[in-house]
Amino acid sequence: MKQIKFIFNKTKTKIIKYLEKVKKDHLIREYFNNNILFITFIILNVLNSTALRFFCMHSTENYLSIKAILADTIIVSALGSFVYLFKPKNRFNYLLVLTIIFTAICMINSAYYTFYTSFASISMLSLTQYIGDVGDAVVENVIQLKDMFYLIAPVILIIVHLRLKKQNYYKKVELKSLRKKNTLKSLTASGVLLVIFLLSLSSLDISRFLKQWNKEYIVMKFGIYIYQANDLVTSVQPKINAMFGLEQAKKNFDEFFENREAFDEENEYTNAFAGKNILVIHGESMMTNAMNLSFNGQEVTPTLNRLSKEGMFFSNFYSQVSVGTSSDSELTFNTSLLPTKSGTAFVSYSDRTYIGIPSLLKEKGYYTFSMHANNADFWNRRAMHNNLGYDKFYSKVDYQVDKENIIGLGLSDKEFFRQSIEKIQTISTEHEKWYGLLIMLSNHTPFSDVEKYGEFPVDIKENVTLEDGTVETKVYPYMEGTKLGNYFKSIHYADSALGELLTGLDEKGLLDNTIVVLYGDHDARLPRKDYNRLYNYDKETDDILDREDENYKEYDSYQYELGRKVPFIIWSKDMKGTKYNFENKNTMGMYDVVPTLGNMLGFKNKYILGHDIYNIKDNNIVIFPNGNWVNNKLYYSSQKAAYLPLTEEVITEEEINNNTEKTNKMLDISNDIIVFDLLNKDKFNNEEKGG
Ligand code: GP9
Ligand code: MN
Repeated sequence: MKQIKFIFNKTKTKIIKYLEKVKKDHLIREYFNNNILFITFIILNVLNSTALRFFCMHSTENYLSIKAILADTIIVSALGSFVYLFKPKNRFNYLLVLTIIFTAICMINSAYYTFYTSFASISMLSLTQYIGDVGDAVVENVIQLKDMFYLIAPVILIIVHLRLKKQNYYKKVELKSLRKKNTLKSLTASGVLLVIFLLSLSSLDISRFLKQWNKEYIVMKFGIYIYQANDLVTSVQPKINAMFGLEQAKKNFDEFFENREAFDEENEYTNAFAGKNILVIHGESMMTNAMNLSFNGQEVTPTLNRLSKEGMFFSNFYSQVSVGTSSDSELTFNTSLLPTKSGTAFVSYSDRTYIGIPSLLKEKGYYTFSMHANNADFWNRRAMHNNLGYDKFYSKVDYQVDKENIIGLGLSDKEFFRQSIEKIQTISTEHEKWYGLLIMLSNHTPFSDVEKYGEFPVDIKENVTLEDGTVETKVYPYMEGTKLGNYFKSIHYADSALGELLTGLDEKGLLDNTIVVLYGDHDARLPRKDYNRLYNYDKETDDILDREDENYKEYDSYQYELGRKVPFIIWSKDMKGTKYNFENKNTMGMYDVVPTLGNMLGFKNKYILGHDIYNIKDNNIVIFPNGNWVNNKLYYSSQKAAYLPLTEEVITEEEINNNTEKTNKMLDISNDIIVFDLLNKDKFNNEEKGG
């Protein structure tokens, strides 16, 4: 302790002495005088990136974001520091080249933002082939005066340089310049700023930076220059991954699909819904365990419950997402492939070949569309929905988004559905058959817009009769104020939006020949302790029951993981009471959708990982991107190398090893298909997809 104090005091004295020296010798003024060009260079380029935020994202929070200004200063000054290693006569040239690069980054992003309301990505360069067609329109409509603003940086730098030259400034400064020392000093200053910047980052900042898809957020917190450098790395990485191991991957792929038992024979559901319109609903964070729960006699999800009772309900259905969450579920739902091991398929591998349900249905004469009232570049959907075969992707720009209609991430589900119904009505008059996807948004973590969800108390109210005969209502807080409680309020809202959607569609006759398919995209990532409270609440203590209590229900990590089930429902308004109206309890995953739905709708894809649940029945296995798997008998955790039995049946070590091996193999095959683009018929001579 004494030693620390000593070191602290010593450093303090040193700093004070240094600052006094700085003051006495006018060091700051001297530094400015000797480095006019370098400082001008920093100011101009930081100004440019700030202007970019100002022109693109109109809020003070965005363009005056301290973090972004700090980050831009770090990048500009760190790269600029090397100027001192150049001979004095070349220094200006070096700073000018850097300024031109920075200016180009700002100009490109500025124009790109006008067109796409998002920032540019190097990986999108492959799309430049389409620019030819729209070239004129781009020049006329996109490049605006504001995009020229950034040119002031190189222009001013040149002017400053010429003036300094005229004043013989360089000759004076040259004498004092110590090349390595100056570089080192400037780099150290950038390093100190970097440490301050890193300390200011939150875990959300870091996770969004790594995922890279929320481009506006990254630019807001990290500035345009770091965003672009990060984008360069994430764009190049998939190319590097695809450089090694292609031959082995192709061999494994061929072997896998040659030897695979497809379980694709016809069954009593074959072509059951062929030719019908299909409306798929992507239920954001909808979880099965919220269904059939009630608070004070009010169901949490009355619409989901009704649909599940009137249609085909798969109650043991799992989403198989990785870090790509929503986008991963869209990938697996449409292609029966699993998320990639690194990066996300939607962002890192959007130029690969996929066989998606929309493209298969297009061959059957369907018009295909997707609708989501968020920015089109979220999860790179603009590129990927096109790649999966959707004819049109309706995004935020196609919706009227008013402030009062915003919940959480964007346009409220009720308003989104209301406007979507109008669009679907137009589509149905223009096209004979259609396949559409509606991606919901309101029920998204952190579920904190509670006042906008509408009244839905998650407490316990009990009427007690007092001695004098009067009745009093006692209220126990129960789930109020917890994240899970807020989730119930939020999903109750989303469920009611769903109800309004169905009513609205029905009023317009749009449900008459339509099959509705609903899936929950992934679990809501809620704290386990909240489930403990849900299942073990003690009214008397307003706490959870004692572990020793006979009513205590264990909710361990296995229960938590199994509890991440999401609903999968196939419903139509006249299904109730028919042979299609039942609950299927077999273990099923998102990757079983393509074969199961395909059999009912009449399309086929050979290169899939899942199975038709009506053929594989109770023999199915669902594998997860982290190597875990589950079937009707047990849930296996690869992290713990342990399992939880789900029935009384005997479990052998052999079947565990076989299934674990199968899981790893399938994850490898799926990853290779995407990374090496193995479904690309131009590169590899694969059989027809129907095979
Ligand atoms: C974004 C929305 C949410 O548009 O779909 O994505 P998520 O955070 O759930 O992956
Ligand atoms: Mn989601």
